[in-house]
Amino acid sequence: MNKDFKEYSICTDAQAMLKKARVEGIETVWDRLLEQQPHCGFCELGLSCRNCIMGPCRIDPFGSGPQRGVCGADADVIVARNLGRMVASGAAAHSDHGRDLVETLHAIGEGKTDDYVITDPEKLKRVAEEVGVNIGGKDDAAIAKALAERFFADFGCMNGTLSFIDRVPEKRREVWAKFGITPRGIDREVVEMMHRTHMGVDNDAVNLCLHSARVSLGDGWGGSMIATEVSDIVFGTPTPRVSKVNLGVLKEDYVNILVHGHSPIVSEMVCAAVQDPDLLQKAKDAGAAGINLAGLCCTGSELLMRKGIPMAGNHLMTELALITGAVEVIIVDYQCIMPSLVAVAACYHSKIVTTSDKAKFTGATHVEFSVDNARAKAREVVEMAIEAYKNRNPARVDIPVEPVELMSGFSNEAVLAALGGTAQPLIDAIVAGKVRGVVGIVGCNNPKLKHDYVTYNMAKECIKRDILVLVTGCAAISTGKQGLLMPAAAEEAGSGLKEVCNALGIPPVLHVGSCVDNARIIHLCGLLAKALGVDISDLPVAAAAPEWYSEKAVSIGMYAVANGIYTVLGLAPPILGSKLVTGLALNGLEDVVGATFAVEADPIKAAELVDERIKTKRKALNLTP
Ligand code: BF8
Ligand code: SF4
Repeated sequence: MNKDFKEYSICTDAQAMLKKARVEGIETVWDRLLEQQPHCGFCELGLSCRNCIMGPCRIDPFGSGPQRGVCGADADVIVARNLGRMVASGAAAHSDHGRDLVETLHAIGEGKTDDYVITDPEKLKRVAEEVGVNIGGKDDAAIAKALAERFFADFGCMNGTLSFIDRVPEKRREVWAKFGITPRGIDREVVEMMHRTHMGVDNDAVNLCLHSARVSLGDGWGGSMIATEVSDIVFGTPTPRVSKVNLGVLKEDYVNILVHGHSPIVSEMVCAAVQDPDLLQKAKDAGAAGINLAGLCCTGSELLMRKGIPMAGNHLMTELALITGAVEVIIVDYQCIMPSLVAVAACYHSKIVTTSDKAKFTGATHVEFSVDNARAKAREVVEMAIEAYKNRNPARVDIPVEPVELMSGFSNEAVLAALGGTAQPLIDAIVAGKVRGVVGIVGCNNPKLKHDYVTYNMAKECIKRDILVLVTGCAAISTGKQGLLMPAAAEEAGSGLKEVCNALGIPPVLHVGSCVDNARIIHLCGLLAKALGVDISDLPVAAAAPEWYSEKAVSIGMYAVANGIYTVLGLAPPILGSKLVTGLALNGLEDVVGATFAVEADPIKAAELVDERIKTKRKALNLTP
């Protein structure tokens, strides 16, 4: 690793902790990336296959070596199969998270838990009515049970389609029907992808790509949307609130507990436990001033959006948070939790606590959470953190920065409320050209790109061009750390966007949630398209995942495009080994679903691509470009 830590991240907290890691001899994700160089070129192009034991096989991209695997599959089929499996894994992750929420809702409905309750009964009724659940004469518990059962049916194909299908504009549904990509059930599409990619099933690259689109739509309008809506019902629908972000949210004289992962089911209980007067007293008896809770990654965003709990950092900050030496416990659920956290924690007094039997980490402490013990288990983990605090070595503590303020909580309900109850003022601002368009900048960090650099600079460039930016996941944290999530950032926006933000008192970059909350963005696009009587692909909107790394991001990107939303990726997915699949992704899909992917790692050029798309769409709607 180079000594100039500014090459790795734009964040001063990251740079300081990378330096400390170097001094203390602790390995991080950047060191391991270097060790892995050069990456396998076949795998980077998507040209390797290990779907059966006649292989593994690889295709020579230069044409002089093998052009077919042992079974006869060519480059196009191998690339399309690999991409399909990435989408299936990403969709499965979001959707299995959604299922956990539905199980919690069902347990509430059946009276099997005292720990979880319905926090937003109005939304429970609204959503139940929307998806056709009869609520007449039923109490909240009965509605919760009926709604959960309705959603359970979405996972197989008991309903034949998704509960939220009516949120999709008619014209978009016609496109899906024409190409046979209407999702029939969430799990069904994932399972079918695993079937199709077995040796000797679907051997047509275009057909495989179309099914990838269908799998991803089952995620966006199914698993992710259910995760979002049920989280709101159980834990509350987010409203705008100010909090703080970066490693400066850790407090030197407090017991510091971090929650990391994705599902609010565990983190919400931890949030309740840290307020327990008994536990606070125990922390004080251990010599601490109190207990400090902060979040990492998406479960952090869930708590930030609903409770204003501060955010310690995004994906590439998770190891670095431990390197402050000030973290007693990281409680994790699942997804995006680097296995290396266990080794980094072992260099300090810190503990990693796993909570789900589907996500165990060798060397971590496992405390299984379930609907009937969650409150008690959360207390147990907080007590563990208090014990760990006694072993903290103050000489190794370094909290390198002061926290930055950020505003969060922009659910669609909150956005519409800020607009006076309907989307019309936003439509008027778009028509008038004050807000020229909207871009969702989402996704991860990836050590292959300078941490937060592409995401932050792209967002900054977009707001300058009067493009309203919606952020989720790790991208939200990237922009928050640089101050873009505060209303004052409107000063950096173009004059039109600045005027709208100042009138509404909102930032030019709106934090709409975690990665499953990308469902909020497509829902909003659906509402706008319906209000204008057009398809989503006609809207002056775009999406970007500048620093993506995960299979979940592939599913999100795929459903954005399948919804007709042009999507710019900072890194190419492993498809370049197939001219056919690459051509489809970059051009061909325009004729199918009305949108394509683009790949651009330069943040200004990426913003220009988004701007060009918005200009084209505005012209087609007879609006000034
Ligand atoms: O679901 S943005 S690194 S934490 S995958 Fe993961 Fe990517 Fe972060 Fe959340 Ni989303
Ligand atoms: Fe090789 Fe075909 Fe087996 Fe893949 S499925 S490993 S290409 S033989």
